[in-house]
Formats: sequence, C-alpha cells, structure tokens
Amino acid sequence: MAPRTPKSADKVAEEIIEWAEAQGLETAFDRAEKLKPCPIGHSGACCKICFMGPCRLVGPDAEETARGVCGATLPVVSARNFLRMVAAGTAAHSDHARDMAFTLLEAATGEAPDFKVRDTQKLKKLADILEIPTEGRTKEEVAKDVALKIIEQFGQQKGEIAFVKRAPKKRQEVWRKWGIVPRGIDREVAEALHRTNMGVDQDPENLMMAALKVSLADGWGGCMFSTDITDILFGTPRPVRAQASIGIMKEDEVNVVVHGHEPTLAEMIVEVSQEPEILEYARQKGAKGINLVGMCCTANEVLMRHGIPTAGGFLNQELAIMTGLAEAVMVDVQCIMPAIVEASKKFHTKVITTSYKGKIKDAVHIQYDERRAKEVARQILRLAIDNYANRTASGSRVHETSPLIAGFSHEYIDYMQGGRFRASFRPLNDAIMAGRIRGVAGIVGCNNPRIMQDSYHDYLAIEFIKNDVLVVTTGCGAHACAKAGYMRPEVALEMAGPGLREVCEAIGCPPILHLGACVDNSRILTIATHMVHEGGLGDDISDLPAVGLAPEWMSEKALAIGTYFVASGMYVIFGSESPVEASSEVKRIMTEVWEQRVGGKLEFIPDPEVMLRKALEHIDKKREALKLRKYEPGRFGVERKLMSMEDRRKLEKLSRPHEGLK
Ligand code: NFS
Repeated sequence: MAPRTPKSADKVAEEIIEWAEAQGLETAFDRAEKLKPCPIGHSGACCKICFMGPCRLVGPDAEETARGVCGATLPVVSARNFLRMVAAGTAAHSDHARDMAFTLLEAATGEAPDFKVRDTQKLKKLADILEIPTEGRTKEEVAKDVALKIIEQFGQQKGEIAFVKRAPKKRQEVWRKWGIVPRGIDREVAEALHRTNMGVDQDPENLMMAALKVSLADGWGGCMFSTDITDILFGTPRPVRAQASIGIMKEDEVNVVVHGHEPTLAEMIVEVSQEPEILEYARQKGAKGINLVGMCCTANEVLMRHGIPTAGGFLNQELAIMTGLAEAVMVDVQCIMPAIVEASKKFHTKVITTSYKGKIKDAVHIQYDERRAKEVARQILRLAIDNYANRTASGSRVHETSPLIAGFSHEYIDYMQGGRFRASFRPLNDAIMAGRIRGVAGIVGCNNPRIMQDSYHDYLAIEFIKNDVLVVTTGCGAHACAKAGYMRPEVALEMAGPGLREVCEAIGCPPILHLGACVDNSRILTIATHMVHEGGLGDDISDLPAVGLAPEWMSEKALAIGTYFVASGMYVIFGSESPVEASSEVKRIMTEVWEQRVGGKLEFIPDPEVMLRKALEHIDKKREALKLRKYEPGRFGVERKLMSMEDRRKLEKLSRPHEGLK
C-alpha cells in the first residue's frame, strides 16, 4: 500500500485527520480529494449569469473564438467572474463592519448597555479623521457621531469614502486619476453586481478597473472601519501570551469554541465565562471550569485582546469537534462549514448558530441581540455546560499546544519603536534603508484543503525571516505560524537572518508579527502608510520594498483583500491556479495594466519556491529603485547611532591625521 500523504503540517490536526480516516469519518480533506474542481469553472471560463447558459467558453483558441450565447468573449466572462468575487468579498467584510458600527451606536446611546467605549484615545483619533468635534463632549456623544458618520459611508452616493484621505497623498492622486475612488461601500458593491449582469459592462479592462474600485471600498472602507470600531469597543491590542492548537481542549472543563468573524458576542462570552454564578453552574455539573477556545477570525479577535487560546483556522473546525471534547461550537458569520453540523452528530457537540444571516439546518439557533448581549452569552454557556454530562469517551484527544505572542496593532508597533512620547516608524525605516531588514512581507489568508494545510504559510514565513524580511500576518496565516511555534519570539529569532534578528532584539519584537483577523489587514495598509510618511522609503505605498501573499487562499474575501493591496500599490502573490487562468488577456490586465496604472499587480503562482523567489526579487527591485544599499546578508550600511566617547576620540584621530606628526 502506498504511504499515506499527510494532509496537514499542523501536527495535532494531522493526528486527528488520521484518526478520522481510521474511523471512517469524513472531513473537508476527504471531500476535496473526492471532488475534483470543475476545470471550466475553476479557470474562469464558465458563465452562468443568465439562463441562456451556463456557457462554457472552451476549445482551441477559446480566448479569440469562444463565445457565449449572447456573444460574450472569454476575457469578458473571466473578468466578470472576478469582479463578482471581489464584490462578494467586499460585501462580507463590509457587512461585518456595518454591524460593528451599529453596535458602537447602540453602545453610545445606551441601547446596548453591555458595550462601552473602551479606547477613548482611538475614538478621539477617529473623530479627528472624520472631522467630528470632541472638545467638551462626552465620549458617548463623540462615539454616537462617529458611528453615524461611518454608517453613512455605506449608503453614501457621491464623493469619496472618508478614509481615502488616510492614504499617502500620491496614492490618492493615482486613484483619482483612474476614477477608482469609492463613493460609498454599498454603491460600489451594487454597481459591481449591476455591471456584471447580463449585457452591461463588456470591456474586460473596464471590468477589472471596477474590481480595483470595489476592493478599495473594502480595504479603506469596510475592513478599516471594522478594525477601528472593534478597537474602540474592546481595546486596541497589545502583545499578549497565549496558546495555539486544537490540543488546547481540556478534559475536565466545559470546552466552548467561538468560531466565525464578528467579535461582539465572543467578547460577551469571554466576560460572562468569568462570572461566579456561571462558574458555579459548571462545577455543579461536574466540570472544573469553562475553557473558551477560538476558531478562525473570531479566535484572532479574542486572542489579540484577551489571550484566549486558538484552536486554529478554517480547516480545523471539523477536527475540533472530532476531539470529542467540544461541548459547543458557537458560530456567527463567514467561513463556517456546514459540515460541522454533520460532524457534530457523531459526537455530543452542539453547533449553535447566532446570526439570522447564517443559519444551518439541524443546528441549534440562539439569536444574538446586542441589546441583551450578556443574556444571550449566558444562555449559550449554560447550554454548553448542560451538555458536558453527555460527553463520551470517543474522539481523538491530543494535548499538545504551542505558546505564542500576538497582539501587534499598528499603534503598538509605533509605540514599541520609541515609547509613548517618541513613537515612530523611524527605526524600522532606518533598518530597511541600511539593509538590516531587506523588506516586509504580509502573509495572510486562508487554508485550502487542496494544499497541505499550513505548509505554504509555514515555509514562506520561515524563508522570509531567514532572508531578513520582516513578516506581518493575519487570519488563518497567523494561526498557521502560531500553531507551528513560529510566534514564540525566541524560536523565530533563532531562525531569522542576522540583520532582522539584531533589529528585533533591539526593538524587542518578534520577527513574525501577528496583526489580527482578516479585517485587520487594514492595519497593514496603515503600517505601510506610516512607513511612507516616516520618510526615506519613497512617497507612495508602491515604492516600499514590500509584498503581500495569500498562499493557501480559498475565499472571495481573500480576493477582495488581495485586490485592495494591488490597488494600494503592492505586488500581491496568491497560491494555486488563477481563477482567471483561462484568459491570458485578463491575466495581462491584472499584471501589466494594473501595474502601469496603480503600481501593484496580482499573480497566481502554485509553487511556493517560485512565490518566494519572485517576492524577494520584487523587494530587491524596489530597494534598487529607491537607491538603497544593496541587500547583502550579514552586511549592513551605516545607521545613525549614538557614539561613545571612545568612538568619538577614534574618529577625531582619523579626521586629524597630521596631529602627532613632527
Ligand atoms: Ni479570512 Fe478569517 Fe481564514 Fe480565509 Fe476565512 S477565517 S476572514 S477568509 S479562511 S483567512
């Protein structure tokens, strides 16, 4: 018998997958093997936007000759499909942001009494950006206006969304020149759906420019709003210790998995799980306590702010149930596999849906309502506690975990480089200019069962830091690094190149920084903007020696993120085949046309070694364009440094060589 090919680089996950295979329990890994993707849809050559089709634009010379019933060409079909995916990703992040804005509003008006403004400094900063007066006003008054102004951004019909002005000036001009400044979030999403409807926009270039525009409504709109409001309500993250792995489930406690994307209910669960009455209730039912465990981006939110352990990302959701230790999996919206309900039927786990937007047949539904948030949280915890007695011996129980440090908001990165009074990006920029740090790589995005879980994330993160590239990571990419142990600063520092290591040790930060959930990719935009403003690395994001990668992506949200990084001027590499593989014209637009117009481009590269090589080449090309010192491992340029008296004397001798001569 041929040796079994491992499905995951996450050791604990791999053990559970093997156990599940032996038990005949099905997972996404099995389904991915059984169900090969349809090659026509996979490559973007299938049009199903009207009922004359679906039309398959295939055959020799399909690019030139294939036509749908209406006459649509392959580039039109591929570009339309792509734009629809980016619009859907934008809609998802932005609808999440809308809910956050309404929670802030209700917190400010007292309608949602369980929520408060926690970070007044951040509220003030946001109020200033939105030109909302703060002088002599209560935080609730300011928060109400901030929330209303942000809610307005969704339905704004004309003008520019408010956060566009946070981008570097030159970037804003690029967007205006090409007419891709978003007017309002909902307007761009609706227009993208309209334009891709049968018989409207039939020019591939025009469609692809619309993709840039709608994605900007995501990056500088939905994602950024969501990050900022979440920080205001629950606090701006600072470094925190935690543990990662499915192995975090406890045998003698009630394990509750909080899974999904919106942090509001999960935050309440965290608070309520510490109430003496709830803990007493758990003890009465025979458990020693309540063990909260995060999953997917909800995990990142509660990990960053409370150090709640993470059981991992997208592909670990069925596996967490297969430990037999999960009393409840509470879900809200996004990245929830319907398969978890099937998996839960084989164990005692209750899957609890909490959003009317995301119900699953046969799951328990407890509707979340921010006006009585704690009450709902208590109801969920009680249900989980009641279920503890139903636990059986079945399940794959592994108890290995990896410690990590997470919680690097852009505010904290600023702070760690200079303290409260001299916070700045100067040390980072100087280190890049001197060649100690070669550049910056953002490794983000999903897992996909068609790729060995975490393997590309892990490989790239390590290779980048070995090559003196600072890594920032979010979403399931961050889970991958955490589970592999690469977010233990001492482990990562051992592997980092000499220049990066020296800088990280001096500043006191790890070489792989966990920046949060997927909406927190907006923190990368903010960091890039700070680096531009700090000076010495050009005057636009497109000048920075930086790249973005989503090596194991699967979600439309990942495409929206990748596209807004391109629109912001970055070179972005996605793993696997391109969703527009069938059309060389659309691939040309994504690379040549986009690069020439906005300075960024999007490529799909299945081989991680090629991804790494091209990313490093790009970083070096940008260094060269900035006329920075050529990167040579272990050899750095001169940086500004405080001199000791001894150094100064040596220098004085050198500069006065005639002294001492007769
Ligand atoms: Ni992002 Fe976060 Fe993960 Fe992918 Fe899903 S959890 S929002 S979409 S799978 S990174």
